[in-house]
Amino acid sequence: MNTCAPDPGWLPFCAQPSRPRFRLPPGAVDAHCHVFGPGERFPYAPERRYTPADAPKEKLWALRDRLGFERNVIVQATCHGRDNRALVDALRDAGGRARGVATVAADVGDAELRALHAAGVRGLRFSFVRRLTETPAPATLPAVAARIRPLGWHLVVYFEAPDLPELYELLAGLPVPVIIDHMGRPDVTQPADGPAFALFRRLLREHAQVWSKVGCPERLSASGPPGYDDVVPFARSIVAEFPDRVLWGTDWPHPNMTTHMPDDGALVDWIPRIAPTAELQRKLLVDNPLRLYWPELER
Ligand code: 0GY
Repeated sequence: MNTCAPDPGWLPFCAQPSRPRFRLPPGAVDAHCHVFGPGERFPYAPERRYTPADAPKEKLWALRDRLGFERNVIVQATCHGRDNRALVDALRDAGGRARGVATVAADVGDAELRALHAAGVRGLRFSFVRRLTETPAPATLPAVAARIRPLGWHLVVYFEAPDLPELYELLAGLPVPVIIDHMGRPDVTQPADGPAFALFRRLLREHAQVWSKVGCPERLSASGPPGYDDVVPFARSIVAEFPDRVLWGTDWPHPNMTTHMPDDGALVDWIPRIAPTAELQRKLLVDNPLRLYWPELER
């Protein structure tokens, strides 16, 4: 059996995205994207819940250049489990233009953390999304946070909105920056200023170490492309209220998209709708990701 064959029905990523009309600010960072395989060289994790199509580093660099980004933050996806070899290989190939977020076991050793740091890793990801992975024991997060704090690392946490009440105190108490993927996956058929999203907003308002990624409209939207209009008020309000704690990424190559595959150029053109001024755009795309991933380059 060819274990690299993607799941039946897997949508291929957009081979030739449009060139965005929106000119990204100099130094812009695509702060959420993935590298998959190639499976022949970097096999997918035996415990994975999906098998993607290969999305190797060379294709990511081509996308970066086509869209006008200068740097990438590559986030370990669940299909590679705790095997960070594809991620590390990409980071080593990037010539300093990529940093990474890895996934490790709760009892990761200091030597492994140091090796990941040398390769360019600056954070660890934990997913509480049950369809994607076995979820971590909550006590793992504070224990790991204490270990990575001296390295200046942060945590990236992925969960869906119905799980926030249960995770709230855990996230609120963490002693390192906590970056939440995709605004905690709100139900965008509800109002952005309604009670469901209020809890997420409160988490950021009351806990200065909590950040949010505000991309991924294609994954959250019920109204769909091209405008993803229903996601705009959610992302726009988070950018407006927390301009110094937001990140944006393409989410290329868009795993598990079942309805459509977005045009990455059109996703970049969506940015000014959620960050309407040059100052907000610079914070979202340059200053904030540099602070987390390239603090040595900060102005
Ligand atoms: C994303 C979202 C998804 C997948 C993963 O690690 C992953 O497998 O994050 C998803 O299916 O929602 O951010 O790429």
